[in-house]
Amino acid sequence: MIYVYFVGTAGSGKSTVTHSFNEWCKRNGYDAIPVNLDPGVKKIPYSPEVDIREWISLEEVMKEYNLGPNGAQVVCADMLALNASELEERIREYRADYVLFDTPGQLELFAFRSAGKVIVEQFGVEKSVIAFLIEPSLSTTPANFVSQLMLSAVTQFRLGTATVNLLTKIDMIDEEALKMIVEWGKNPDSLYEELMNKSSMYSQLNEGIMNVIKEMEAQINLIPISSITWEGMEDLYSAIQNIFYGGEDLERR
Ligand SMILES: Nc1nc2c(ncn2[C@@H]2O[C@H](COP(=O)(O)OP(=O)(O)O)[C@@H](O)[C@H]2O)c(=O)[nH]1
Ligand SMILES: [Mg+2]
Repeated sequence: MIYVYFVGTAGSGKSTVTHSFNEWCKRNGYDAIPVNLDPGVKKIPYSPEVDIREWISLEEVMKEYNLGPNGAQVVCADMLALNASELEERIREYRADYVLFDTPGQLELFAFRSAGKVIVEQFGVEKSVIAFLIEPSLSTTPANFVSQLMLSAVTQFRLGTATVNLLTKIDMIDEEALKMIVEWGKNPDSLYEELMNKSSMYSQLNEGIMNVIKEMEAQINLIPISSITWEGMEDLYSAIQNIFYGGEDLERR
């Protein structure tokens, strides 16, 4: 079993890509199951095989602890860890080749609190890959794009897993903008130059940050995708194959 965690800032498209990649896998004869790890979500575009809301209810936590939705989200995220082994038991029963995890709405709940790490470790770091979602609307300038890459790097640093970066919602941006962001992803030197041109004040900090990004160059691995047109779904699949099997395909069922 391979575990794919869709992680990213709120609204970056995690739930939607869980749905579309799951459908793409089905269409292509691959054995995947979608799992919802977001206790606070009201509506999701897919039918999860396993759903954390069976164990944790945002509404009950709000009532029980007398919290508003934001505070309750934090408590719910922490409760994820308590259910890790039960969750694993249930998921293992499916014997699926790919488990697609839709993670909680807010990035920090999964990436920076302990529950994310507990879950990833429960299923096995070496069998896990983070698919980090980057929104084009948050990547319109070099500084914005670099900030997104830093979030991805920090997430990878925290969770210790292989990572691929997905540039999402490419059906919503024009070709020029897409080209520019893809070029930044491929060529950190051009990104660095533009960054230095645009700001002079914190050049030392810029340099340090760019060094981190260059270090993760192999991991930048930016895959443009759209959950509407399904562009890039095959590239995502290949990237996962590459990480775990060096490009060798799993047998189709
Ligand atoms: N046009 C377009 N919209 C998308 C795409 N992926 C997600 N969205 C929209 O972006 C919004 C947030 O998506 P959602 O999956 O709920 O984000 P999450 O908070 O990361 O789970 C929704 O309105 C989606 O319909 C995409 O590939 N193309
Ligand atoms: Mg979601």
